[in-house]
Amino acid sequence: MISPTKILVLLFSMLLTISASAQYYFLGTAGNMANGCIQLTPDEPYSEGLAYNYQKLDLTRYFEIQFDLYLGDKDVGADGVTFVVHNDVRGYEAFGQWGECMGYGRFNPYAPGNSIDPSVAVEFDTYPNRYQNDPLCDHVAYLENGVSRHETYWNNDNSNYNMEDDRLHDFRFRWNPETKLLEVFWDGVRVVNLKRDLINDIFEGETQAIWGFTASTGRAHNLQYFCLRRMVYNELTVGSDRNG
Ligand SMILES: [Ca+2]
Ligand SMILES: [Ca+2]
Ligand SMILES: [Ca+2]
Repeated sequence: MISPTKILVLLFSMLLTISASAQYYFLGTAGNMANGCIQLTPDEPYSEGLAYNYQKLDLTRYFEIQFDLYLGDKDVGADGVTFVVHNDVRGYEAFGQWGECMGYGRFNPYAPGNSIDPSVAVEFDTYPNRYQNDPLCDHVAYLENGVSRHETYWNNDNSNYNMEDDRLHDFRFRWNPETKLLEVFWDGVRVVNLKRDLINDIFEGETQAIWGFTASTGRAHNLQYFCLRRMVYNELTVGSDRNG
């Protein structure tokens, strides 16, 4: 007979296995850190780093991904991190521009250029850039198809909001294919809450997508990294009415 303690230990080791087996494809300055986390950029100017998980996301299933995110220790640093889900034809070699584009977007949002497309992304932006319509404070914003410019953002209603506070922040990304609801939580607060048909409106019917993080620095800089905490898939109830 297996005791409850043994079951708990077994569950815990299964969760650990999921975390430990998460392998990433690195571009630029991204790489493994001694603390088990993944560095995106070092605290140096003009850096760009991307890390993609080898396991593609299955967008037909409900999932939640949870990370710790570190955005630096200098309020005047730059530039920030994006969490990206994409189907760019370059696959694991896809990247965007450096500096204000955070390795995701392109410098001119109105013209074609090197960016990750098609895609959805959430940026954690730590540097104000007028051309990308940034507020003067740090902020979170939802982005699509390699365009870093955004009309709306979340800053906790604080015009001095700062995310470069030398702390790990709790980030969760949740997708529900049944309700088409995409949700992002930052330190427990829901900062993105959006209905979007990712499979049909973004990925043209494709149900699998590459996911990972992008980041860059410019003249200003910060150490930026992430640590995977948890990834959970749940099967949705079979036979539910999609049109209901
Ligand atoms: Ca800041
Ligand atoms: Ca910015
Ligand atoms: Ca921004």
